Amino acid sequence: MAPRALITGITGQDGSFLAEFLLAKGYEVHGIVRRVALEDPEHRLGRLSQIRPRLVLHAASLESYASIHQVVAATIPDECYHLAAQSFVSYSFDDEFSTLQTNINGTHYLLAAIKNLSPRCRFYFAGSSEMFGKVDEVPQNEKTAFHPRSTYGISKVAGFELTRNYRETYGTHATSGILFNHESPRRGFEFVTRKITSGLARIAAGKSRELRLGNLDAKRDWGHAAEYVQAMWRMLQLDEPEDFVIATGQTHSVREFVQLAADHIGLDWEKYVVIDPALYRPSEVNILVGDAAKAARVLGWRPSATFSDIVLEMIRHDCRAVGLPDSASQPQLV
Ligand code: G4F
Repeated sequence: MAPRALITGITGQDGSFLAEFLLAKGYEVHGIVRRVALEDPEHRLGRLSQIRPRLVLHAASLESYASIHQVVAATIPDECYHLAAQSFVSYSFDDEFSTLQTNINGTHYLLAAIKNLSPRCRFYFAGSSEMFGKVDEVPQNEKTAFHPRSTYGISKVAGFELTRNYRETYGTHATSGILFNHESPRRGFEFVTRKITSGLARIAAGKSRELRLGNLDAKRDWGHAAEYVQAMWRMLQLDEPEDFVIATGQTHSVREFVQLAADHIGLDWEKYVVIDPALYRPSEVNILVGDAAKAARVLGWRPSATFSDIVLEMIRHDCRAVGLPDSASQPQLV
C-alpha cells in the first residue's frame, strides 16, 4: 500500500515542492487547506495546479483543534509534514498575538491529534533559522543557543520545544528541521528575494519606477526550496528522530542579492532602489549562516544550487512573467 502523507501549508512554496516530491515517490498525498482556498482555487491553489487532481485536500483550520482532529482521524497518515504557519517575520511585529496563537497552537493541536489518533505517524516540524536570532556563534548548528528576535522566532522555538517534548514524553517520531532561508520562483512576493526579482523585472518592463526596500545589510544563508523539502523527507526516514540544520553554509547580504539580480538584466539598481526606513524591522537578525554538516553525515543531504543559480532562476522567471525576453537579450536600462 502506498504510504500516506499529510501536509499542512501544502499551498505554499515548500508545500507544493514537497507534494510533487512525495507523489513522485508513490505517496498518497493529503493536504490541509483553508476552506476559502477550495472556494477560490484559481488564486489560492495556483502552485498546485499541475498536481491538483492527484491530491486529496481537506478543509480545516490550524486554529481549531476539532477540525485538525477530524482530518487526522480521516487520514491516519504515516507521515505528517507541518509546514503551515504565519511565516512572514515582518508581520509578526504588526500582530504578535495572532502569530503566537496560530503558530504555537497549530503545532500543538497537530501533535496532540497525531498522538491520540495515529501514534505511529512520523511528524516533521518546520523549524526556522529565525530561532537563532541574535546569534552567539557563526555558523549556527544544532547545538547553537536560540535567541529569537521576533514573536515569529519565539513561536518557532515553542514549536520546536513542543516537538521535542512529544518525542521525549510520548515517544512520537517527531523531528524538527531548522531550515535556513530557502527560495525559488514560487516564493511569496512579500519575502525580500521575490520582492527584489519581481520588482526589478517590473522596472525593466517599464511597469514600475522604483523598488522600496529596508535593510540591505542583513545577511542570509539562501538555498533552494526544492532541495530543502527533500531533506524533510530524509529526516522522517530515520529510525530514530533527530533535529537537523538545513543550510548552504554561505551567506550573502540583501544588497548582494539586488546587485546580482540587477546586473543580470543590465539595470543600474541604485537609480531605482529607495531605502524606506519603515521597512526596517524593530529588531533585526543581522546574520544567518548554517552548518549542515550533520545533515550531510546522517542524511546524506547536500545542497547543490548556488546563490547565483537561485538569483538567476528567480529574476529570469519574473522577467518572463512580465513579458520580457529571456535575460541574454534584456534591454540595457543603465
Ligand atoms: O525575506 P525575508 O522577509 O525573510 P526572513 O525574515 O529572513 O524569514 C524567512 O526565512 C526564515 C528562515 O528560514 C523563515 F523562517 C521565515 O518564515 C521566512 O521564510 O527577509 C530577509 C531579510 C531581513 O533581514 C529583512 O530585514 O531581508 C531584509 N529586508 C530588507 N528589505 C527585507 C526588505 N525583507 C522584506 N521582506 N522586505 C523588504 O523590503
